[in-house]
Amino acid sequence: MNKTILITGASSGFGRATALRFAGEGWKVIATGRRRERLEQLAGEVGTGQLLPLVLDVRERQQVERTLGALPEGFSTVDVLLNNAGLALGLEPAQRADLDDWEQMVDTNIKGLLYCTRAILPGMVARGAGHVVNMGSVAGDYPYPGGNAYGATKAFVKQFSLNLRSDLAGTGVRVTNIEPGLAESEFSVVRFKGDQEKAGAVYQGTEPLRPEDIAEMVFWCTSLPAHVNINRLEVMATCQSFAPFAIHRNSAE
Ligand code: NDP
Ligand code: 8X3
Repeated sequence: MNKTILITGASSGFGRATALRFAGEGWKVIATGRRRERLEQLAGEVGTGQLLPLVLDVRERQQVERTLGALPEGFSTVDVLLNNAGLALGLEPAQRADLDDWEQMVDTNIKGLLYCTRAILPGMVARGAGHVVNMGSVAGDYPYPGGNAYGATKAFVKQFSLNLRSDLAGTGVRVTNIEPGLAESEFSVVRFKGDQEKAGAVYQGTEPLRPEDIAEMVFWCTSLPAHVNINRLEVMATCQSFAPFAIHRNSAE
């Protein structure tokens, strides 16, 4: 085994679990994120010969181009790109949402994903093999109150993934959009800006998806034979399902 996966957002949650899952299978891992110490800790766990920690803010276009365009020897052939870095900020209705939060979600979840994909894709196409796995969300499929811009960024990721499939027809490069629902990671702590109590309440009394569950799905999709492409994989915790459409009724009647 001498394959390499590049993971954005490997310092926590799904990305970290996926790094450990692939490393456990003997893959080389390029683990990126903003928090250097987290990445170095991960490298310590896996071994620096096998895991390359790279500090990278996906919002910085030039930094992405420079860093991913000059990957060191031994890590320069990326077989799988996991576009996982992302976040939700806030749960306010659109009329009260913070525009800076919306911008950060667009810059990270959409533009960051575009920068990384564009940097890695030409090499995959030239080699006639590779797999881009994007981390979407059920929030890109179904609306919920306060999901406004976050859900819209994930709807972008879904459609971009499908459009990539069209562009990449005949190249041998695969594309998958994984769309998880309720999953416990640092996601809610970030969404509620460090409010642990609010974040904990999201998972209270539930058995959410775990980062390891998502890592398993990434591994499964990318381990299937080269002629098999999972387009979209929507997955929820068993405890999560659907509510009826909301109907607002005038209280006076
Ligand atoms: P975490 O908060 O645990 O992990 C998010 C990761 O993204 C971190 O490693 C963080 O690293 C990285 N990240 C955030 N912003 C940037 C940036 N500008 N540049 C580089 N890296 C960045 O959450 P999850 O593991 O749950 O989330 C991973 C992905 O899964 C996200 O795209 C999220 O939207 C999606 N998702 C999550 C669900 C959930 O319920 N948990 C469900 C569906 C989808 P650092 O801070 O070090 O930069
Ligand atoms: C994360 C899942 O439902 O909190 O994408 O938006 S949800």
